Amino acid sequence: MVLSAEFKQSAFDQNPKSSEDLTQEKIKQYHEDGFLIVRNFFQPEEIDPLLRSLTTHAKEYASGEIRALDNTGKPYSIIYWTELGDSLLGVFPRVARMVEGAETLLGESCYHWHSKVCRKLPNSGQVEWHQDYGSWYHDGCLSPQLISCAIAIEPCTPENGCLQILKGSHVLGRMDVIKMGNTVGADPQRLQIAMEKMEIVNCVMAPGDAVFFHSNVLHGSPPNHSDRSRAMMFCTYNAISNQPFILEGQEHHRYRPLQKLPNSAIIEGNYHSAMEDKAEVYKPNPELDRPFMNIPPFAEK
Ligand SMILES: O=C(O)CCC(=O)C(=O)O
Repeated sequence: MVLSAEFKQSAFDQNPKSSEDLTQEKIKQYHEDGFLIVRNFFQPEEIDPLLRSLTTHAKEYASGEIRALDNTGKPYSIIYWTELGDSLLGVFPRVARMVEGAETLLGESCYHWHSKVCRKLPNSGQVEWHQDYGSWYHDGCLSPQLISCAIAIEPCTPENGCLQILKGSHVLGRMDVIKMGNTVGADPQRLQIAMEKMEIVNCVMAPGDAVFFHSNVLHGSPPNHSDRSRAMMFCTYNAISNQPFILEGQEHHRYRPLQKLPNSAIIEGNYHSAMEDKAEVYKPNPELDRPFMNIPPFAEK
């Protein structure tokens, strides 16, 4: 069954948002469903500079972007960063409401794991159904104590490939990961059975809406069949207690203290540019980084 989350009740009801808006009821909902949608988590004035940067810094995005291919060979684009500087991309993951939201839902202190902007241009590919912990397990995290917050930069609808979540699937535990295209997906047999038992929720989101989701929740997104692009920013946090036990090739995932910034940081323009001059862009280093399932790191441009 596909359910649209468009008209569901806001998760944080107050404006401006703060982690104090995460009531016990909402925390319980997150633990039951494996995700929590927060309407208007960011204001238009905070999202606009990010949206504009996709055009003003088009070259920098394009040169930092990895092009993943789905199992039909259609691409979608991801730019990653793990180090947080004072640019807009470095400030977003440090804003207090993000970090405190993640810590409240995780139930413990966290640090920044990575962030990314995932873009699906018109007629681009799908993101296979997967659990994020499927790969973070191989990075050496002992437990799935990681959480992501995905923020809509552009409107996200089923037509342009919005995020989809299998409600409650985080309780299934870690599934095997199968290679698909030049990316990976969850074990198709188990996935199919899970889909017969659980609801697929379309995370229909307006710019500024956000969704926090558990690292074991099954999620993906359909192809973008529309003529409108779909951009989202994903910020992921790992519990400090869950630093990777693998050291080699995991330098970029090591614990670094996370300096929280006031909720007003973006509105007040406390960043110096949209993005650092490549300083924040992380590309897998085949010499250094442990290849996951021997998949060439996000190959072909
Ligand atoms: O961009 C999307 O729709 C989902 C991206 C995602 O889940 C991922 O990159 O792990």
